[in-house]
Amino acid sequence: MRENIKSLCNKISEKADAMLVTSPVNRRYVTGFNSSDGFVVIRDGKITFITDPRYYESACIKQRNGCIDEEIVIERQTPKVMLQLKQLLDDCKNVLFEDKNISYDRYLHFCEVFENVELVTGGSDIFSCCRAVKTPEELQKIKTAQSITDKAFGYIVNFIADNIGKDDFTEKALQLELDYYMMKNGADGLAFDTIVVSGSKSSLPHGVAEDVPVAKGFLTMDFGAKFSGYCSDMTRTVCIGKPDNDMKRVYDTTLEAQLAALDKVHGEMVSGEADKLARDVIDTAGYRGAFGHSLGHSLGLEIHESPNFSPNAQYTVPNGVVISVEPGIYLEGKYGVRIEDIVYLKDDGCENLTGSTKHLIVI
Ligand SMILES: [Mn+2]
Repeated sequence: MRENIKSLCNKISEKADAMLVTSPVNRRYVTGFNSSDGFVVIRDGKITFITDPRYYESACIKQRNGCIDEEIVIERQTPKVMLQLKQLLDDCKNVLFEDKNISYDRYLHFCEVFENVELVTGGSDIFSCCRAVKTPEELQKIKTAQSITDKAFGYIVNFIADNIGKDDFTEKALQLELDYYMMKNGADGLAFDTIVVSGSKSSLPHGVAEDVPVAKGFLTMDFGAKFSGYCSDMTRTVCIGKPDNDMKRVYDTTLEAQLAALDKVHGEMVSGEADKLARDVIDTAGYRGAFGHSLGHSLGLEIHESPNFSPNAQYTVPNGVVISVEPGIYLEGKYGVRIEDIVYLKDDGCENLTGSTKHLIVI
């Protein structure tokens, strides 16, 4: 069994007799298999994966091919799945569940089914702590995802130059071109809905691409490929037409803030201190209040995982986390800039996984 899964099993054993895993993402984390429905039961270091007839055969094939650990027991889900679960869990005293991932309705249902078992909270946090620290295999997948994303940026800059000014060259067309390119070049999905905002809309950190021509001024693209289920994430702002001095100052300050953070962030750092590295640069330059979001979020199987680099947060962010460093300056009604890389945190600093240039590209 993989080391990270072994340690997950140990943490579960310390807290309860077993854990019932119900979310697609955590099922995938344990089994390596992607499915929309099913259950994983973890008990005494033994993993049972219950999957329905739509997935059962392909799960068995994946196990024979070595993609699913041979120690995992795969069971075919029956219409009486609650009985299957009862057989696995009924003699337990207490069972952890995904308290932060299930609906209230489902919780009530579990209470009814497992009337003799105490359902214990904290299961979701055990998973997010384990998932935060990436294994070498996971890191490699994120690197591959990011390399597809970087390649897409190189491509799209030329594509913009070739198409700018055409009536049908809209934000939406640009978004689709980025998405199509990533999918054609090895992505197995998109990490999230690609953001393309141009002109005055670039002041909207999470604005949506529309059927409007790509405007002059700042153009922000925030996008990421998925590879083998793992996300990447990058933001670059380019300029359509020459930037004026105010625009240059906003861009340079954002970049300076990002470089200040990249230079100093490391594993075991207090979250709020990392955020402050970038925020101080932006505030000192006179843009206090214009950086409205946190410095970064970690990512993996999901695009937003915990921990984060958040203002004033007192917790520490461990070694082995992959996290974004993405300061931005957003001037309402005018324009905005965001520059985002993802990094792998280590004892003595961080490894930047992003390869794209950050010099302001003027098209
Ligand atoms: Mn991000």
